[in-house]
Formats: sequence, structure tokens, C-alpha cells
Amino acid sequence: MTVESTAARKSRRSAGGKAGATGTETAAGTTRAAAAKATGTKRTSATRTTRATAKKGAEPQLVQLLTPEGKRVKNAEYDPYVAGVTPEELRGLYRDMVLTRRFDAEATSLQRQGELGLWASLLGQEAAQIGSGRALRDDDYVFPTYREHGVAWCRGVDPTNLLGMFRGVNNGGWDPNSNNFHLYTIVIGSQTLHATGYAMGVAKDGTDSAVIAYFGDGASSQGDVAESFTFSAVYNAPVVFFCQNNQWAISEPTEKQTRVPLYQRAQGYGFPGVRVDGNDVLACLAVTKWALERARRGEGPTLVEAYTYRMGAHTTSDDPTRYRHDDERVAWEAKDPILRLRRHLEASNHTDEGFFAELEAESEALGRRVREAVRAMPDPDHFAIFENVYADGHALVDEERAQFAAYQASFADSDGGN
Ligand SMILES: Cc1ncc(C[n+]2csc(CCOP(=O)(O)OP(=O)(O)O)c2C)c(N)n1
Ligand SMILES: [Mg+2]
Repeated sequence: MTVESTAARKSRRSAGGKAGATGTETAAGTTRAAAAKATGTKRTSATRTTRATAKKGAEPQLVQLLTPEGKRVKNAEYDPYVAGVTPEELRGLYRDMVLTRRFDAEATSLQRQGELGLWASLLGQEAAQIGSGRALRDDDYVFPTYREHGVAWCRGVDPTNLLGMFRGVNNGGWDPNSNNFHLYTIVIGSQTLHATGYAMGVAKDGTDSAVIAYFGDGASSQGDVAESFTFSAVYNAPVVFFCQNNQWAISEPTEKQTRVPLYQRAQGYGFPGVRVDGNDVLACLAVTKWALERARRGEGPTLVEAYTYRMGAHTTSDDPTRYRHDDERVAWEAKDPILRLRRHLEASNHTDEGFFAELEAESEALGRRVREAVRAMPDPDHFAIFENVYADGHALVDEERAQFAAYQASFADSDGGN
């Protein structure tokens, strides 16, 4: 893992970040240690929610600010975190979700056309990703899985850069420290440990940055996730564990991962857990801001379970009709994250036809740009695969490189291996 130096991070922060449109400031000057001491034993309302809903037979509560019909519902605890969101910012959240979905659809098509080897679609999870992504400050650090295209969008990673790895032409495609957005991680759950270690470092630096780790319902069964929960709790690390419970881990339903709602797991580790409607962008924004602010104040980790649904296949290699009924997807379609914000915007007279028409044109332009960029990606040097295996080289890698060179040279039309 490449980690930016403390000095570099500090200098970037003091230069002033381009905080997200809906970013919140936290109390300046509060040291983590002092705050932790003051609040260490305090029971938060989320803990209360967890305890209340742990009672046998009680339905887990879901933080929701927008109903599927787009109606704004009051929530005394989380409303303050979105009180300052302007109509323009609401339109911004809508735009983010629409463009992310358009990009995702383009990538799926490109895979079908043979331009990408594989694609992991985020269809249905736009609100969870845009809501949480827009809650972050620039100096916060993100550790994603392989499906966080919406979060990457919020961090300012050019979407075309996400596609190199899926085309097989590079090992990642972006510098993690340019946008504080780590490379996609395929080894399920491992990034929660990276995030925890990084967060422990941030705390030692004495800054009030926070760290967020994305993972899935399936990943919650991994030992790495359990270890990161333990470490972050014990060391009071400023990390938010953002679990997108999209109901499936490839063909395994969430019931195969847990006997209790996932957010309740946090209770056993000694930090709050909360379940949010993952198809409600406003609720995801509010809950993530709350959790990030806890981290900044030195109150340690939080588990956010964004309850959502993977509308598409696990990846383009998967066929979900083999293991789940279509009725399930149809039921979730009624809770579509984009549709619900559109209904809200329309009912509040925050938009007009011009806005939607312009966005449609912008979406098409994005699709075209992505298509052209992917087709223009140069093939890598065949020998690049031998680079960066070891920092100082290795005899076995040298031998394998030589064998591969001989193999390449054996082709009649060989150009020397490139
Ligand atoms: C350590 C490890 N074990 C198994 C896999 C194979 N694998 C890839 S995706 C996946 C399911 C992950 O499900 P979830 O955490 O719910 O995330 P989702 O794909 O639904 O976003 C598995 C088991 C892997 N990549 N890494
Ligand atoms: Mg899942």
C-alpha cells in the first residue's frame, strides 16, 4: 500500500481542499484525545437504536429521509446533517447518480463488446455511494472494493481511469494519493484492515481527517473485517465502516452471512452501528456525515449498513437468474434511488424540463467519451507484468522474464515482445 507522507498530507490540507458541495466543517481545535476522553463512555443514540432493535421480534430500524415516493420525512437525529443542503446541491446529487449510472451502463456494454474483460456494475447502489461519497472531505481517505464507481466519481477520479484494470492494461489506473482514493481491492474485506491501519496513523498525526472503508455483506464474514473491527475499536481509530448490504454475495444471500442485522455486529465490538436506507441519497449523506464527525471528534469507529440492492449481475461473468427470482428485483425497482430523488425534486419544484434535458445530453457525452477513451487505451508492454513484483528484483522473476522473452521471440511475426 502506498501511503502519502504526513508532511504532504498536512501541506495539502493547509492549502485548502475543494470540499464537497455538501461537506460539513467540524469543531476546530478539538484534539482527538481530549474529545475521546470526554465522550468515551457516552452512549450514542445509535447505540440506543441498536439495543432497542436487538429485542426479539423487533424490526430493524432504517434511517430514511426520503420515501420511495420522494416524500421528505422528518428525522430529529439526522435532519441537522442535511439541513444546509440547497436545491442546487440536491440537483447535484441527482446529477452525480445519473452520470454514474450512465457510466456504469457504458462499461457493461463495453464488456459485452469485448472491450473490457470484466465489469462489476453498481446498478441500484448509486445513492449509497453518492450519499456517502459527498459526505467526505478532501482530506479524508477512501478504501474501496471493486464496485465503488460512484465514490470514485465523488473523489474526482476520472471514470475512464477505472476501466484500465478491467481492460487488463494496467494494475489500477490512478494514483491513490491524488484523490485520497485507494486502488480497487478484489481480495474481499482486506481493505478494511488497510483503512484501520491508515486511520490509526491519521490519529497519531493528530489531524482530524477521517477514513472510510467500503465493503459488502459477504465481506462481513471475512476474518479481516472482524480483525479491523477489533483493532479500530480498541485503538479508537477514526474510521467509518460503510457496508453496502446489497443482499447478495455473488449467489449467496445475506441470510447465509449473519443471524442478526449486520449493523448490530458493531455492538459486540463496542461501537455504534446504524442501518440506513441505502437507496435514499439524503439519508446516506446524513448518516455518513454523522459517522465521519464522530471519527473527527475522536469517538472512534462506526458501522454504517446501507441497506440496498444489487440490481444487476455480480459481474458480467455472472447470471443471477440461476439463483434469484426476478420478483425480488422488480420489488426493489420500486425503491430506485434515482427515481425517488427525481420525484422529490419535481414535487418540490426544484427542477424544470431543461435540467433533465441538459443532463441527458451530458450523459450521452460522457458515454461517448468513455467509449472513445477505452478503445484508445494502448496495450501494455508485455514485460510490464514483471515490474514491481519485488522492489529490488528477484532471481526467479528474472528467470521467468527470460523464459517469457524466449517464448515471445519464437513467434514468426515477433516484434521483440512488445
Ligand atoms: C478473500 C476472497 N475470497 C473470495 C473472493 C471471491 N469473491 C469475489 S466477490 C465475492 C463476493 C463478495 O460479496 P460482497 O462482499 O457482498 O460484495 P458485492 O460483490 O455484493 O458488492 C467473492 C466471494 C475474493 N475475491 N476474495
Ligand atoms: Mg453483497
